[in-house]
Amino acid sequence: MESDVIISPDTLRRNRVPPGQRLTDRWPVLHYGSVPRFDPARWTLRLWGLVAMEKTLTYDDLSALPRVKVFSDIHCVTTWSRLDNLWEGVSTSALRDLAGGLLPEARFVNVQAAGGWTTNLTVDDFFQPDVLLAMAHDGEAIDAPHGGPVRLVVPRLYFWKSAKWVTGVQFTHQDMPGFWESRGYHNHGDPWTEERYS
Ligand SMILES: Nc1nc2c(c(=O)[nH]1)N[C@H]1C(S)=C(S)[C@@H](COP(=O)(O)O)O[C@H]1N2
Ligand SMILES: [Mo]
Repeated sequence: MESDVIISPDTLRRNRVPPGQRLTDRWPVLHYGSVPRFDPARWTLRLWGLVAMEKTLTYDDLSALPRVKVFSDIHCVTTWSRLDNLWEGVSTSALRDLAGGLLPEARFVNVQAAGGWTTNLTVDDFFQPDVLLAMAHDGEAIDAPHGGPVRLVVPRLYFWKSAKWVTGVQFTHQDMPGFWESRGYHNHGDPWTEERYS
């Protein structure tokens, strides 16, 4: 392992496979709706809500930010897990800095994706050091079906929290259940305690 890689702590467990999961070497494609077309000239990412300075980043802005690498496992609520993923992208804490920090009332994050899909996280889960906006996976740019050009990766929660085609990150005082969270999925999604459905 390269020395500059952030190791997601769940990869250090003696048993890396959470209860009810089975391993796959493949990387399935799962999402609701259709894959959006990426136009680098028009793509934007909006940081907004309870931040000191709202910001809208272009694809060039995002590409110019420092990159981190994260080594993590994937656990999909549909029971497949894929170990040993190397992600590269921009740390969520870099986004917080760009927006001048959060206002003290900020407690939740509403992540917005192309086509109106959303997911919700606590501020604490969103800023764990292994959470990033990923642009590459295992050394290759993330392709459109897997959320390219930019997807969120939240290694310690079920993979539905890892929004593909991210367009906005909104900080809120109140929790706003996302697309799957308002359709029966668990609000939090810890794979180790099987927070699958609610
Ligand atoms: N924008 C968006 N992101 C999404 C989804 C979606 O429907 N739309 N599905 C989620 C679910 S349920 C899963 S399991 C993972 C699948 O990611 P993959 O297709 O790269 O394996 O994406 C998550 N992110
Ligand atoms: Mo999923």
